Amino acid sequence: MKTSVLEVINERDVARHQQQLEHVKNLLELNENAFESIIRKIQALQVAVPSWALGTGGTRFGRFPAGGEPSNLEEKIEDVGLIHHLTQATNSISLHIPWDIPKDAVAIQQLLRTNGLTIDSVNSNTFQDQKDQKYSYKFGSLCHTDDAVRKQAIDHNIEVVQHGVKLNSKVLTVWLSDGSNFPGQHHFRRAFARTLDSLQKIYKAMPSDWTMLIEYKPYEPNFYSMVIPDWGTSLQLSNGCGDRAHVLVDLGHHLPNTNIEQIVARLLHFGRLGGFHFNGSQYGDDDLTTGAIKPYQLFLIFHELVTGANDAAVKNPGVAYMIDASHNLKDPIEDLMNSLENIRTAYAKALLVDFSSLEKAQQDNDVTRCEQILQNAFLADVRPLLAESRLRSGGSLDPISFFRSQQIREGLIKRRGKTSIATGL
Ligand code: RM4
Ligand code: MN
Ligand code: MN
Repeated sequence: MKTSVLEVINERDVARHQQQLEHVKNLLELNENAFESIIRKIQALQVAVPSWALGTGGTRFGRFPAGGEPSNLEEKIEDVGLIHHLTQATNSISLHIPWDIPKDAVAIQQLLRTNGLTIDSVNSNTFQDQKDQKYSYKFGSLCHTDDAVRKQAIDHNIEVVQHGVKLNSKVLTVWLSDGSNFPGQHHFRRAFARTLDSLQKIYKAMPSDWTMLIEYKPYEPNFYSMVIPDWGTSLQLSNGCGDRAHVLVDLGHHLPNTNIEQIVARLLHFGRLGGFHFNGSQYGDDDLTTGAIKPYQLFLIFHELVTGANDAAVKNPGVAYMIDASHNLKDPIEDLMNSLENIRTAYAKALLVDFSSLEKAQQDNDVTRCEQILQNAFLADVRPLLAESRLRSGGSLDPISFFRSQQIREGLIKRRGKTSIATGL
């Protein structure tokens, strides 16, 4: 069989990798069983990429495209396929409708297969008005005071599900920008009741093997109130819809200093944590690469996910992971590979936590020891473990170096042009 460039480069670097791996295994005192189990778990962690993240993100002041952006769904799939090929960490793509409506579902399915991908969730969009849309969402969608606007928004969500069915998706993610900008604008209780009623209608229209994920966000684009500002509201709406409606936690959707890991633990306790949107948030929503600014927080979140997964008392459905970010400085492909690495790093560290010692220390109220156990895991260098997982899955030892050395962006610019623009925000 012909050796690929990827294999040749991996081969060149593998001796150094093995040395580092041995060193880390010794440092962490991992026996073969523990080591193999961690590698397998890292390999299994797959995080979807949304179709809107492949272009350069902008701010409301400007946008500086990287060049070679994918200008249609096929090219977006190609980009995610490349990221997956190198990282082996993202085997699915999440679609935003109507930004990425598949014209030929059969051909898209075929393309997905060639790239080793599936469709993760489908996301509705009632936060913008589309050309030729009858009613405006300026004053809300599922919460709207006017039945006709609400019906249009409900129908849009049902249509999104129908697109998803053709692509074998089983998850609808709903994020609402609905809210108010000024005191008095909204009747809070009625806006909530109308939203619940709309979501119930969408829920009823979903096939019985579909799940609905409901996001929350405390501010933006509305700045006085959001109809779904917090996890409690999402949870209540999920409960009002049925067993297959769950809460989605987006890391960028919290006010500064919110204890997100505790929210994760609570939702796991209630068996209602359905999904995760990863990004890094310094001031606002998805303003930075996941893990760029608060790696300890990301680790603590994964610690809750791992303890939850190991606890028979927790009855939570599988959690759908997605990166929800679009960067305005970095190359989008490099940024996504960065995020995937940081997410797996936090996960691998969480897998290293000495649970039984932690439980004992918690029971004994030994605060210093508790914190020390977490810090021990957090401070471990897990990079060789991640590289080993990638290598075993057929990925690259060092995806970003590979992307650069093979001048992949330059190739994309040549093929797609310097000014191609991806749909999205
Ligand atoms: C929202 C929310 C949604 C995302 C849109 C583009 O803030 O996070 O999940 O799809 O942005
Ligand atoms: Mn999100
Ligand atoms: Mn967001």
